[in-house]
Amino acid sequence: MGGGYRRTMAKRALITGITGQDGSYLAEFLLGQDYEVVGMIRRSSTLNFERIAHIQDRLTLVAGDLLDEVSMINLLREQRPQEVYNLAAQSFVQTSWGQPVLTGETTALGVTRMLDAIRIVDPEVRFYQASSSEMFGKVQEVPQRETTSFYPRSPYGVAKLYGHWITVNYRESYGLHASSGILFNHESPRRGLEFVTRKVTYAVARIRAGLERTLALGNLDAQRDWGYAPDYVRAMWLMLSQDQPGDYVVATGETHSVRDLCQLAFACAGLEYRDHVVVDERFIRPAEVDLLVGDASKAVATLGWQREIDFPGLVAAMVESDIKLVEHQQR
Ligand code: NAP
Ligand code: G4F
Repeated sequence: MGGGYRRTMAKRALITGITGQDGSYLAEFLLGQDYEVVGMIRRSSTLNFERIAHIQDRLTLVAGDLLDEVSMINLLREQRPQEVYNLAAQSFVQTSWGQPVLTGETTALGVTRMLDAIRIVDPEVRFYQASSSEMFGKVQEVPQRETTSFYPRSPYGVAKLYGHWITVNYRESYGLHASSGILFNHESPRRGLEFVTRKVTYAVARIRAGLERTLALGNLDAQRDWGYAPDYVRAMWLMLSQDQPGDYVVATGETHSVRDLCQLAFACAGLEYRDHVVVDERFIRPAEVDLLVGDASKAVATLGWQREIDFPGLVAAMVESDIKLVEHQQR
């Protein structure tokens, strides 16, 4: 950890959630654009820097928590970033039913705390809010775009909707350069093991190695618009690079079921998913988001954003990475 007196003219960005999937890719990307990158880290009893270990010596890591506004005010005063990317959240939908208040405190009110800290310390700061396609929930239109009505289906989706609207509200109330990226699911080898893509690809690797026989999943019919995380963090930066703030859907425009995912991932290892996948009620959600598919036309036209990796390429890369990981774990 360390403070940071500003010595150079490089742009400085603060990332909350830097230890997460997106935070680690965004940090890499911004370093590549010659930014000074400051990461906000919450206190824990063990270090959790697995995703940023390879770039840690190029980052400034500072203590703070979305639950504590003073920590963010002090952090902004000391570090004086020009851009803030708010990626921190309780981000797992299933957990949001078991911990709805914590999810609301972090994923919803945490956004207000950060926006207020910016308003107090430096209203010129450009702000990115990590909004989510979960806000569309029980979808009112197919495909979903910026103008589609919201209908969240989980405490997480409700909390994200609050975060989205408070971002819009602070933009309109105080003139902040505050943008909301409505990102559809995006995955990578750094995805948490609890999310369905990584749960499947890691299980494929373990089954291939003879360490497991079955994989228990919930709803195989749910459909998602799955993209590749490094493509999506580029869109976040593009939003803050615009003269005007705004709201943007970021998505591939394709949808696939969990069943399709299983079929593809198991086939990558020469396996048949029907021989291994079982449905377990424990993973069925109280309310489901059945179908997500986004229309990213605005991001493509305004930001010049394009994705680089398609769904089969993404699944193959994740399976390959998990096969290497399991081989390494066995040594
Ligand atoms: P992730 O891997 O779960 O990372 C979440 C990050 O938030 C971690 O660094 C975590 O820190 C941090 N965090 C949690 N509670 C915090 C708190 N109270 N104070 C400070 N930090 C806290 O999530 P992700 O997949 O990278 O997603 C990034 C953001 O985009 C999230 O807001 C997510 O809701 C949103 N989003 C994600 C997707 C997607 O498909 N990935 C799609 C749309 C929106 P620890 O490491 O200490 O736990
Ligand atoms: O991978 P998931 O847990 O992601 P989910 O719920 O779509 O949320 C992710 O994407 C959101 C963007 O739309 C983000 F905002 C959010 O932070 C997170 O990154 O589940 C995907 C689908 C669901 O329909 C779920 O019911 O897969 C289904 N599923 C079926 N069996 C499962 C399982 N999901 C998980 N996690 N585990 C299962 O065993």
